[in-house]
Amino acid sequence: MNSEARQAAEAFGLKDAGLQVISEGLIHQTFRATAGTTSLLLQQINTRVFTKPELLISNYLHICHHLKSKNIFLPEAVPSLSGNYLYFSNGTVWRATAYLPDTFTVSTHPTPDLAFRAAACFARYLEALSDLNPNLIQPAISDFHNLRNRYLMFEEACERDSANRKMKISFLIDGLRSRFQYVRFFDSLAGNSGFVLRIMHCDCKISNILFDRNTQQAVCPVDWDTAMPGYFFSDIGDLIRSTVSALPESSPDFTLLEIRKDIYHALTSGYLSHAAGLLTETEKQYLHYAGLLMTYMQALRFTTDYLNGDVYYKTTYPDQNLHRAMNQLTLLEKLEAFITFEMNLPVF
Ligand code: GN1
Ligand code: MG
Repeated sequence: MNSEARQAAEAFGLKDAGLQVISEGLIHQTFRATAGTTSLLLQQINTRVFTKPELLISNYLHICHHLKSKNIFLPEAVPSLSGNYLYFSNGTVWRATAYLPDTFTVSTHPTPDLAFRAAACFARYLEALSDLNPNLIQPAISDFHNLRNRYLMFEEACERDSANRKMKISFLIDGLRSRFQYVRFFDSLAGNSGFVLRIMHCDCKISNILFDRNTQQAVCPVDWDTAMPGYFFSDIGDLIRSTVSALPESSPDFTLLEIRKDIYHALTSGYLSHAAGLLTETEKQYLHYAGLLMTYMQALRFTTDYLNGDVYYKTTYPDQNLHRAMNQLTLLEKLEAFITFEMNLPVF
């Protein structure tokens, strides 16, 4: 793998590059490639997941162009020496973006200040993209945050039971089926003028925000591969899902999981600090359902992949997707209790 990555780095202009694996992310292989004083973020695109990698490039270029016209920063896509944004080699596909050396990312456990800034930053970009022609962006994965579709994929995986694992996880399957009300709520969004389709980032994990090492301010969101038209819940929902517990989604110690109220409030107020003028009254009214919907969707997705025999997400041990799914269902239970008893809102 490293020799292929070295070759790819060379194609993007870095000869004899030093490579550092960046392990964040469950889909692509990501490296920091450095030669002399130049560093690039080099990624081998997972073409099983992103079957049309050229869409990732054209979407990103449209987004960068639009933001640049408003003086809003994103790390630029770097062309290869032959002038293409994708480099193909032995069935692998690579791309590069500028690497920003004085930045850091947070995967879990941010301070409330960082949580507020991350949410405000995602909302600022959402606002800046609100006048981008949505027809310019083509979803790289169709129906990506379509909860009805995710639920159907889960039921299909149960039905097929291709890895023979269904018997073992009936408690998990029951927990997911008993929450079908989230799918009904999702269905009610389409055609309701209170909910607007806008370009969303659709992977708003806190680890997708770059922070400035010196000022601790949020610099920009990265990982725009799944940017596409979507509903209000996608981005703030994923931020809540990925940040509100002190334990990461991969932790098998999920029984210890707790909702951090200060983080929850920092996220929602940070998000509203930029999105309040953009969201409709109805969307604001339902803002606190966003975390529930995204956590439910992620629990469905990890369970589906477990039932399918771990074909989608990277795993490092056999029951990892099961642990991730149980982690997310536990998080969902805690979040439901929090929304009901702390926020005094009915959970549907
Ligand atoms: C994947 O690879 P990464 O970590 O950026 C996934 C997200 C999930 C996330 C769960 C294309 O994102 O939707 O929320 O894992 N991306 C894709 O950690 O499926
Ligand atoms: Mg991603």
